[in-house]
Amino acid sequence: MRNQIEAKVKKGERINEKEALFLFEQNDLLWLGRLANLVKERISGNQVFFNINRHINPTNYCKNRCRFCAFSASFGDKHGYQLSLDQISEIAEQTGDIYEFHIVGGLHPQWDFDYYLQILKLLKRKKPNALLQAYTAVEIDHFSKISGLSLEQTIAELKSAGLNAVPGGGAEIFAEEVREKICPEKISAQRWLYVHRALHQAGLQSNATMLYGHIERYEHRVDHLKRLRELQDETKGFASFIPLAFHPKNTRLEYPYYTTGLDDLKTIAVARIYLDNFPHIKAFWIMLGEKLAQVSLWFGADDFDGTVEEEKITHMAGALTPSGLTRAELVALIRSAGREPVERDTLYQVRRVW
Ligand code: V47
Ligand code: SF4
Repeated sequence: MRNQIEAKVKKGERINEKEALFLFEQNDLLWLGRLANLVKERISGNQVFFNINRHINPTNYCKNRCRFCAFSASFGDKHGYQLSLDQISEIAEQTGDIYEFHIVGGLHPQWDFDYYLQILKLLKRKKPNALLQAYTAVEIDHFSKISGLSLEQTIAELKSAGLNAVPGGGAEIFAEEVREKICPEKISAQRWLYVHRALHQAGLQSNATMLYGHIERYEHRVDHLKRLRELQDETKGFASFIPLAFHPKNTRLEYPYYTTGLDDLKTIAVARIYLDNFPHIKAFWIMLGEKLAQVSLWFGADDFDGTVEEEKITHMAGALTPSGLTRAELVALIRSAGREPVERDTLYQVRRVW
């Protein structure tokens, strides 16, 4: 199997699910990394992309309360919060020149769709040059339900309020037997994929994630990647895949461990090899840590995400990384890992090659 996979990757041929499972079961990380790096360099050479962005999480009140999520809150919880439009306006005023606002939050039990639209319009008005990567498929499905609009109309409203692209959150693990244990209230895998298909058909680019390192097995990861590769074959609308390492602190999942460095690198490498139709694999340094994220640039990753500025979702679940990094720090991290840093915006338009 090993020789067969190696031959396929070298010839640029697609590997199948059995072979992907075999890769996950391998502990010969250097072999795996070499193969993934071959694919990475075929696509992006020595370049590694990063964004100048700022995360905004407008509220953590959420009616879903997924078991792995330490960020969300119910009314009455001490850590619950909701930002007013004035507070969001203040954040925009305090933000320098950036290429992107990344906006994700909870499904607030009382906010209406118009409030979420106001947030986009406000940020567009305050920072016309920043692209808006906002609202996961889970939130967009929620907007459609609370507004009574069809999914297509909901997406059209978001677009006319300034939405430029959609982040990859909410995918978690698609397999029903895992999903019903870790996020029973969340939309199904089919619905998540349906929303992304609709976004792509509406001309919007999106990302895809996979939350790994909890109760799922390798088979579930392969199934997850398979469903993403199939949709991407159909639409070509995904820009990047981001494996999200589960952080256990303050969550209600009984699995109490952080992921291992071995598993983090393996997951990035298998994703790079299997998802041959995804342009980018992102090393989200917030979750991986800066040092492992650097190493991952030789194991298939070609994107470092961005400056972020203020990260809440992972930090409330025990992340040990800083909450943000400066442009200079990102450039130094990428350069000292032996790669060429390339500043990009949300749509992967190159803004500066360092
Ligand atoms: O959907 C929640 C995950 C996601 C935990 O598209 C957790 O560019 C780990 O999707 N441990 C939101 N993960 C973040 C996200 C994202 C991040 C960076 C870039 C992009 C992009 C998207 O965070 C949620 C959920 O899957 N999450 N709790 C946790 N305890
Ligand atoms: Fe809500 Fe998202 Fe957290 Fe689930 S992961 S509880 S949908 S904020």
